[in-house]
Amino acid sequence: MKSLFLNLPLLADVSKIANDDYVGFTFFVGCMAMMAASAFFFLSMNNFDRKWKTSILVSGLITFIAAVHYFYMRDYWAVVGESPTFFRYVDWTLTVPLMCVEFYLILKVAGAQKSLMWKLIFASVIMLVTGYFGEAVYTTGSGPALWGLISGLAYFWIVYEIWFGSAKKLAEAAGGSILKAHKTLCWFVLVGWAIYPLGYMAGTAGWYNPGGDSWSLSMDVIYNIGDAINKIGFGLVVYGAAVASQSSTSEA
Ligand SMILES: *C/C=C(C)/C=C/C=C(C)/C=C/C1=C(C)CCCC1(C)C
Repeated sequence: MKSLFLNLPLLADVSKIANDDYVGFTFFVGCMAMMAASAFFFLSMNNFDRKWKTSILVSGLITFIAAVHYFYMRDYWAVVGESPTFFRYVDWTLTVPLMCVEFYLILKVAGAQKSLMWKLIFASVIMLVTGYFGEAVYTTGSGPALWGLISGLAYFWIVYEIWFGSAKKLAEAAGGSILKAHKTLCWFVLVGWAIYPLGYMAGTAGWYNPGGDSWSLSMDVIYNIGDAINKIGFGLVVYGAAVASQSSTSEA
């Protein structure tokens, strides 16, 4: 494996992004989008009372952590010309648990316990570590299928918990803008997060990439689209809930 901490030359190589380099292009746009979203969340934080401030802060942290990783991934792609799998999974391992924290923070007003948060975080770490095994460690034979399956089970565990488990009951008890935000975030996890296993399948040799390397490129494009939808969109849902909740209390 090539050193992950290469002294990456910046502009020289980035300026070489070709017109048909969709991976390089989406990494570049990803940097800008994540950075802009972070600025938006951080700067709007102080418009909200304490209950919502932390949620907006976490939205900003998610896109900010992603922005930093996107700069590294963009450069790694430009210089090495391979999928930056390591950075990708470090990014996810930091940001996906933070998304689980968002579920907890939103439901805290309805009395959510920390145990709910830890359960979701635990499941998400299993999902990502086993996914990494299938994508980067056990990449031959039945490895990708086996580890992908375990990862998928952990994913469905998360889906179950938020759609049907205690999280759902808490959201119903809270009602109003909390219930609405929870429902939207549930859809993000069910539909938005489902983009990632598609990327994984596209990146696994012999599955959706019969053409070999020429097809495996699309894995990163799929992941990048998924990240933009899920990290920025997810944060905006939380932001919208904060706005709705605050305007309904100030009217009352
Ligand atoms: C911001 C990053 C997010 C929301 C990343 C989410 C990643 C997943 C939901 C990944 C799921 C996977 C499976 C369900 C099976 C195959 C392996 C993974 C890790 C791609």
